[in-house]
Amino acid sequence: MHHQPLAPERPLDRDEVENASLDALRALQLDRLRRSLRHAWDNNPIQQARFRAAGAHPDDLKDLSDLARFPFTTKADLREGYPFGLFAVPRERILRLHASSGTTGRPTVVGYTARDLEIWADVMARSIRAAGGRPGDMVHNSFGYGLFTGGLGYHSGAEKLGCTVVPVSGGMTERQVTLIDDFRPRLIFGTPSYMLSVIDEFRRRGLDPARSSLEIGMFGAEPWTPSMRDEIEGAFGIRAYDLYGLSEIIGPGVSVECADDPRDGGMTIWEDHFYPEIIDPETGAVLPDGDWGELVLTTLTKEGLPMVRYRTRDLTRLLPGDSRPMRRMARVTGRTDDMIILRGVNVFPTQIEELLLSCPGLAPHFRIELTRPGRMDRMAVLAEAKPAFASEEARAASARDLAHRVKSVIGLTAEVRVLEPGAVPRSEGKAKRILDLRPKD
Ligand code: DLL
Repeated sequence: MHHQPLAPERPLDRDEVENASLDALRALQLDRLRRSLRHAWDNNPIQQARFRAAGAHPDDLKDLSDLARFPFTTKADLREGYPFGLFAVPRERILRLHASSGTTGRPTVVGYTARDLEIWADVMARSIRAAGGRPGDMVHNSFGYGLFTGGLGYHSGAEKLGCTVVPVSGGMTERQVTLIDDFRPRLIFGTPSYMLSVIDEFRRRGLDPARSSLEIGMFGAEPWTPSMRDEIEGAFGIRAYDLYGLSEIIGPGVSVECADDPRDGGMTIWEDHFYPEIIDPETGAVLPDGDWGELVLTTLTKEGLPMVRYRTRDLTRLLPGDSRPMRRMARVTGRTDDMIILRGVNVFPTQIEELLLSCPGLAPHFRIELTRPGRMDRMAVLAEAKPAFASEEARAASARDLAHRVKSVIGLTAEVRVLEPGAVPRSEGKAKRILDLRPKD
């Protein structure tokens, strides 16, 4: 079969669209967006009713910016339609379900047709290759397998690329270390917070993680900072890449840091499948590229669960493409629902993480506890001493150090408690950073 290439030249380690011109990409997006909106309208009565209520019709879409006429979709819409209300194909055509538990109430259920699974594996294969993975590489996959999209999402992509996949899933950290030592993988996948547990376990056994076979790590599923990346890269002697995604859109594989882009330049969004907008989270107004706000995503090719303007609640901004035509998104600083507001000051756990990692006596594990002893909210940071700084005096000094940094950088008074090495609960998947003990009002 012969088809027209989007661009004449194509290095072997890229998909055609990664070398397309910006014009070709925009034309492809417009065409796909029209079809996708039409698909939702034709095949899902709830979607059609919502479009009608907003006075929007798929035929109105003349330009990509016309997408702004369509209504947002929120997690509440998915919950209302629980479990399959927003699906746009007969249930029999769905080959796989995943679900994200969320913190409260019903889980969000997502479904994939055969073609959706194919596209998911394609964008994940592309992501792994963009971070430097190659066919024949051995990969150690510590993301949880099951209803969570992390494990199977990475798994399918790595297989599609032609890697040898070790499907370890999360937990049983001792065995993870044994397998890394015995099988000698080149790549590792997992949450950044779980990588810290794996690193600790290496050291507990007297092994130097930096001498492992690992060269590349691809991490995500939770916010993490450049300092955390430096910490993990330093310990493992690897290059660590940030990868973003969410169940409602596809799972992991929406965007990824590419090895041939400048460091800290953000994650390339696979815009041939996912169309990004940034909005003001308060007003819903679309903001220009470069402004910080809430990421909104529209799927361009999904059949089972086409998503129109899904509000991710993730805060980021859009940056121009670099080595590829697709735009990039900045590292996610946090979720709108993880923002702590204390005495009028907004704080994200990532800000605490950044400051904590700059304290020489502190290990990279932490938790934030919110209480309301009287009428005012209080924030306590539970940190953990590095083994060499575990004496009572050293811990008190580290506590003062962090409290001082939080005060001078964020402007907040926080109680800091520095616990003994190993005392902060470890995560096997997404870290739970905030423990909210305030009375529910
Ligand atoms: O966490 C998908 C995923 C798995 C992404 C593995 C990357 C790696 P959900 O469980 O639906 O899906 O959670 C999605 O996690 O809205 C963000 O708030 C957060 N998140 C995911 N990746 C990142 C990242 C998966 N790289 C939610 N940086 C999203 C910051 C992230 N936050």
